[in-house]
Amino acid sequence: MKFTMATIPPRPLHSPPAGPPAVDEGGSVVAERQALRVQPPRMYQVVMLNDDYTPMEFVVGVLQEFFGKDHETATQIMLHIHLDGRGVCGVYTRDVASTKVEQVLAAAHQAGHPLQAITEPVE
Ligand code: TYC
Repeated sequence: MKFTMATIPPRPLHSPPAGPPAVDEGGSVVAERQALRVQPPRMYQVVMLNDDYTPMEFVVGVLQEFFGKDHETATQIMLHIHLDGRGVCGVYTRDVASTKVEQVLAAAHQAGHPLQAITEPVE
């Protein structure tokens, strides 16, 4: 039988290889293998906090400008934060989430509003 790549089913990226330890060309046995393959990056949510002073339309504008929400979605998220005390604006890799928080805080500070946002790891 011709042995081509097509005959070898791919194994899942995130599980260790099956079967006995490999024997290298010099005949020695590899006793240990790295158990885990590369993991997807940990994700971080940007959470915006309610306060009594920041105008609702400012929050809606921030959600549109920095989180890519349309006006209706932004309004829903803003009202959720207003009623619940906090709300998730988006989920990103760590550096992107940090940058979003910096942008929100800078815009709020510049406008003289006390709006706060934080990042937290998902899970
Ligand atoms: N509570 C604010 C008000 O009544 C509105 C607001 C919503 C402020 C969401 C912050 O993250 C926030 N003007």
